[in-house]
Amino acid sequence: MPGEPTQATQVVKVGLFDTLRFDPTLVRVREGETVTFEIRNYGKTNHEFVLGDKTYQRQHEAAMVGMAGAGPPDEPNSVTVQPGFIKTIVWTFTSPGRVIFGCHEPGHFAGGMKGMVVVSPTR
Ligand SMILES: [Cu+2]
Repeated sequence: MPGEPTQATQVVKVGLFDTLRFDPTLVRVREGETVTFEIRNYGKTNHEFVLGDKTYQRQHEAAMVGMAGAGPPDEPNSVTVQPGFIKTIVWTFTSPGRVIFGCHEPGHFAGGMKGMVVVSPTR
């Protein structure tokens, strides 16, 4: 769920690259942790950072079809980052498991532009 910036215990800087890669591709957090993602586009084309499960990623991929160039508006869990720009997402990971982040500019997700947040349970 969307997080409170003041509650963030970790800042994760994520780079977006025209090689259709995120860096890092794996982020580890603890259940209940709030994370600030600083998402920077190092490429020359638009990229997205979309946080969600498999179903959500599939829906977002489908929604992008026919949105040539424009892309969907930013949401608390989803941003389009223009070349050279930085956008921030603050997210609280409420349950253990895996959450995917992906880019759904045409062909990017299929091309491997995805990564994973592993949320470990607190004991
Ligand atoms: Cu991309």
